[in-house]
This record gives sequence, C-alpha cells and structure tokens, in this order.
Amino acid sequence: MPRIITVAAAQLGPLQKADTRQVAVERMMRLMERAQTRGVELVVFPELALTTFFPRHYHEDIGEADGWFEHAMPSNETAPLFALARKLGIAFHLGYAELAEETDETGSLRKRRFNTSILVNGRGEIVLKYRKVHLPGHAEFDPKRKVQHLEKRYFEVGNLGFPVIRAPIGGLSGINMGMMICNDRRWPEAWRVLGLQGVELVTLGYNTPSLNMDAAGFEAHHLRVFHSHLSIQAGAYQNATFAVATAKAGTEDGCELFGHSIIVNPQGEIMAQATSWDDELITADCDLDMCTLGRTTIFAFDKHRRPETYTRITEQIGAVEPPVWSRDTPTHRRSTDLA
Ligand code: CDV
Repeated sequence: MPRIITVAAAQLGPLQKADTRQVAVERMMRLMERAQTRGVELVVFPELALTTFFPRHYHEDIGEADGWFEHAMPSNETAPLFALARKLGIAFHLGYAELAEETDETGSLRKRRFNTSILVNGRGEIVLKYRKVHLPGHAEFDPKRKVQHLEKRYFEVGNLGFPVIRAPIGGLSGINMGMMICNDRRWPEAWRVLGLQGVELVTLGYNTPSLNMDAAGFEAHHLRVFHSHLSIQAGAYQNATFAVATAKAGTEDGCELFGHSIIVNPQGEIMAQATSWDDELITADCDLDMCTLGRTTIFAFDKHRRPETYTRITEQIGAVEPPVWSRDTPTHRRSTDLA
C-alpha cells in the first residue's frame, strides 16, 4: 500500500501592522477551503502567521509587545481556524508568537516568550509543538539598520529541541513529522537532529526580507532566494525527507519579503513553487516511501555516520583558527583535538 499524503504550502501575502488576527485567520481559512478542493490533507502556514512580522518594530518595554503574542492556543481569534480544520478533516502547521506562564531553568514561574509552531491534526488536536532555536537578529535597537530584526529581544531560545512525532495525518496511520522555523532551515545541525529521529516530513514557515538588512556588506538580491532553497533542498536530500517551506511574502510595513515557498522531495528536488508574493496555495502528492532509498543507501546513518569525528559540532560554538603550518607541525594532528 503506497504511503501518499497530499500537502500544501499556504503562502500568505503581507500582513500590515494594523491588520487584526481576524484578517489573518479569514485569509488562512480561505486557503484551507481551497486546499480541500484539491484533496489536501495537511496545510502549512508561515512563521508568525497571525500578525505582521513584528520583530521589525522596537518596543522599549518588552511588556508593551505582549499584544503581538498569543496567550492561549487555540485563542478566541484562532478558534474558527481549528473548527474549520475539524470540519474539513485537514491537519495544519501554524506559526505564532507564544506567551507562556512557565517555570524556567532556575525553577521560577514567569512569563516566557517563544517563536513557536504547532502541528494540529484533522481533529483539531495539537500533536506537536516546536519553539524556534536559531533566533537571528539582535536584542537592542540598532541605529545602523534601516529595518530592525529584534527576535533576540522578544523571544527566548526554544527549549524543546527538535522533536519528531509519529502521528496519524490525513489518510495515513503514522508519519514521522518534524518542524523548524525560518532561520533554522539554514543550519544543517537542525536537519540532522530531525533526520536522526527518522523524520519523513519537515514543515517550516519563514519571513525572509528580500534584502540583507544587516548593513554588514554587499549581498546580491538573487542570492537571497537561492540560499533559502539551497538550504531546504540540501536538508531534505541529506536526511531523506520531504519538506514543506511556506513564506510570508510581499511588502509588509514597507519591508519586502521574498516568498518563493516550496515543497521538496527526499532527492532534494522542488516539486512545487509559489510564483506570486500574495496568498497562494501550492500542493504536491508526497509518496513517503521515497524516503527509503536515501536512508538505506547513501544516508544509511547507522552504517556510515562517524560521530566520534564530529565532536566539535556539539563541544564548540564559534569557529577557532587552525594552527599555522610550519615544518614542525605534526601531520597527524586530529581535527577533534580542540584548541
Ligand atoms: N525570520 C527569520 O528567521 N529570518 C531570517 C532572516 C533575518 C535572515 C532568515 O533566516 O530567513
């Protein structure tokens, strides 16, 4: 019996600062209805899908930003999306800003803010939650930048790792599902941690500006989309998984986001790609048995991985300079000898 699931990336066009949650949810519901007419079983919405990408806006007092966060999920505003999913029997991935009342590592109960995504099954139950690990940007107002990127101000680093769950989705009794959020897709470590749990379908949402806003050097415009696709295609191929990557696109609060949502197969091929910078649904039939070839041959991890040579990856954060060669440098120096 082939294991085929029909998936969609439900790209959203821009959401402006003044747009309410109701506006966003209405648009997502229209996309979900369209998905149903195409036989879709899982719909993937973008990162922070309920509001404009608010980390571009500076609030001196972080508490003032609480209005951008969801205090419950489902909330009054998102309940209609959950209800529609239940009615249509469609699973969905939703990205949002989460405000949780939770104990931290020191044991104190406090407000905690995360850039979060959830996977909801066709019965409206949350089956997986992920909190973004790789937070780009900066924590303080940066006068050098034309546009701020204050994710490090508003969010804590995700504390759930990169979990994978085997869950019934659509007509299939079990799919190994994992999630990432935006910048995570650029980090091979994130993909590999999912791959090591046998992930078959990675869902991720993103908000990526068309221009590099770091003001730290020239980056040609066309490379922005290239780097996004390169990362997703490589991650999917090297971990023998499907990936659905959904953008928020178009000009939001005067800042352009590049769209180009894609669905990728375990060979790293793009199966579908968005062409507008607006609300747009792209779909693909994913035969999960395609994951088997990669994971039993080139990427049969149990046969070929050599973790004893990868210790730097978990023991070191930044790059260290290598020794400078001289005639006395031992040629048998091991890369695992930490500086
Ligand atoms: N929302 C993001 O994580 N955006 C980053 C940008 C800032 C580079 C990204 O990796 O797409």
